[in-house]
Amino acid sequence: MAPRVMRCIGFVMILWAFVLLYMGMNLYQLVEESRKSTQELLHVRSDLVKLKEENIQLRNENIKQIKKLNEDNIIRTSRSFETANTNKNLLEKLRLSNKKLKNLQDEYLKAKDSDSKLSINREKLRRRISNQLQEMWFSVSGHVKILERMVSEAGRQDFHKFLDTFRELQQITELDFNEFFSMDGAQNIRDKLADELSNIVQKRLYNLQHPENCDSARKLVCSLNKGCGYGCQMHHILYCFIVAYSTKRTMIIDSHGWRYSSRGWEAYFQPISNSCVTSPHGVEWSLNHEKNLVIHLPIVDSLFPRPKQMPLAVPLDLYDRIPLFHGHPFVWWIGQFCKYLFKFQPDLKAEIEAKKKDLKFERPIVGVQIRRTDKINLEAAFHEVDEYMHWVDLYYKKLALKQSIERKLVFIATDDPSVLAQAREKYPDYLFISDNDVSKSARLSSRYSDESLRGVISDIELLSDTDFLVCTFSSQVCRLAYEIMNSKHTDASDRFRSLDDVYYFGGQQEHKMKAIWPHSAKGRSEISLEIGDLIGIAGNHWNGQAKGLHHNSQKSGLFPAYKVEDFHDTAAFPHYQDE
Ligand SMILES: Nc1nc2c(ncn2[C@@H]2O[C@H](COP(=O)(O)OP(=O)(O)OP(=O)(O)O)[C@@H](O)[C@H]2O)c(=O)[nH]1
Ligand SMILES: [Mg+2]
Repeated sequence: MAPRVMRCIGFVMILWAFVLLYMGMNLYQLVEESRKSTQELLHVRSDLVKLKEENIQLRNENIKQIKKLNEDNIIRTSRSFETANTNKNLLEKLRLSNKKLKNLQDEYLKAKDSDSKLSINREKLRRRISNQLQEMWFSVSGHVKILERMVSEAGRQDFHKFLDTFRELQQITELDFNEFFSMDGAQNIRDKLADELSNIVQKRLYNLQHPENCDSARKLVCSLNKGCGYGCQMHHILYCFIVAYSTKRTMIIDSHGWRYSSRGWEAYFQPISNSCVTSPHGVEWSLNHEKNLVIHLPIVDSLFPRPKQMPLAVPLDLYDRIPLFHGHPFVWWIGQFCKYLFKFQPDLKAEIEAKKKDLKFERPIVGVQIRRTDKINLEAAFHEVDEYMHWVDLYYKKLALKQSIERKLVFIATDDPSVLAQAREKYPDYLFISDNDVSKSARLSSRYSDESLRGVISDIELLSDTDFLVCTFSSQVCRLAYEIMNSKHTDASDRFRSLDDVYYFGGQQEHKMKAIWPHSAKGRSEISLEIGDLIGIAGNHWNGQAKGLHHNSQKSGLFPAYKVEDFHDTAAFPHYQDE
């Protein structure tokens, strides 16, 4: 083997050793935290018992004293001053003791949280480690790709072998780590909590859409005439719905002149209200929006003023509970709006179910969405089928570590009808299913038609029903599928791989990350981080590095993606009386 290759492999081995050390540190921190919280709990518990005993003793003493004083008082009024003072002192002692007891009880409850099955700190740490394990793969495979370019063909083979060994080790670690965490037996508690919160939000949305008196109800009109594709239009409706919820207005969908179908929203989806669906057009949203009974919302790009509840904000009254079961609270939140909005009319529902049967759509299945045609080079880069299949292959390799797989099923959704044949030819060991007529109708020449609309709706529905999504998040079609997917699971936040953007919601406020490990810049392209620093993320390069704007220094640059985590924006939404 050439010395250069040896050096490169040496480098990668050092990197791997570093990675193991890093993981070890995290696991150590986890075990240490759990040990500390148990000790703390025992300590607080014994203090509490002691204080309770003291308190009872004091109370008894006080009662005895008061009784005695009352008797004495009758006989010895001359000493009443002195007894009153003793009484006062005892009462003061009792008050202080009660206060101490209350503080200890609070502390006990806090410590109990860290000892109970669901603890926010533990969930946070679990997600951190999962994220770091993923970033570890991005980092090592990213480095190997660079090194590969520097060596001969024989050297490349060695790198492939090394990467495959590392892949197996990394995937096994992920599987064992998930197993370790599932031992807390808390998944059913998470599922129950997710259901409870979902029911609360669905009820609130239902009530919002069914005011007692529709004529006098405050309303928000949302037009379905935004000049863009279906995914973009559905995100427009979703944004309107969030503003409607934030301003306590019933949302009216105005789908007259919808470019996809003259038959309007209700030809495909169930009405979003049974009692309040039409309205006069309304006054345009403005600084005085509160004064008007009916307002019309512009597209998000021209929205002014912008309510603080805009994406990616999550309502404060629910926020303390969402991270207990979901890795990306905003995605759960938007998923709840999808759940309310996208209820198919019976004929469309039956059509989609029949298509699933025809295609033999079964689990396990990976969903791949390949956005081409008008998007390429104008808004996004071209990606070969191989780039998507790389992640599909990794998904199935990981699955094969814990179960036998009869066939590797892949559902393809695309606006490029040539993709299916390409994939089938190049990957004969996979079973690809797709509706090629839908892809044909999605071409620009026939896109805005009833047939194409039914096609894109069913593609999105099927994508959302897969186990894992591989796509480009620059496409609203895939982001919508991911959001709907998250309305169907307790937590589907990590069931995706995007070849380009990180998740975003069009028109969102800045997506912030928080530094969880310090970093000192290595070179001019990097930025330094202190723990707690905020960074507005511009993108993840999926090679261990992310790019963003450092808030304090206002410097833009690269930093290790594993040293930050999402900073969740919250906002006070109006109060809904239902809990
Ligand atoms: N059936 C089907 N149609 C698609 C697919 N990809 C794109 N299309 C069609 O092309 C349209 C693309 O427009 P948008 O929905 O706005 O999504 P986008 O253009 O990928 O994303 P933005 O440019 O951010 O809006 C879709 O709404 C569909 O009509 C696909 O995978 N399946
Ligand atoms: Mg578009």
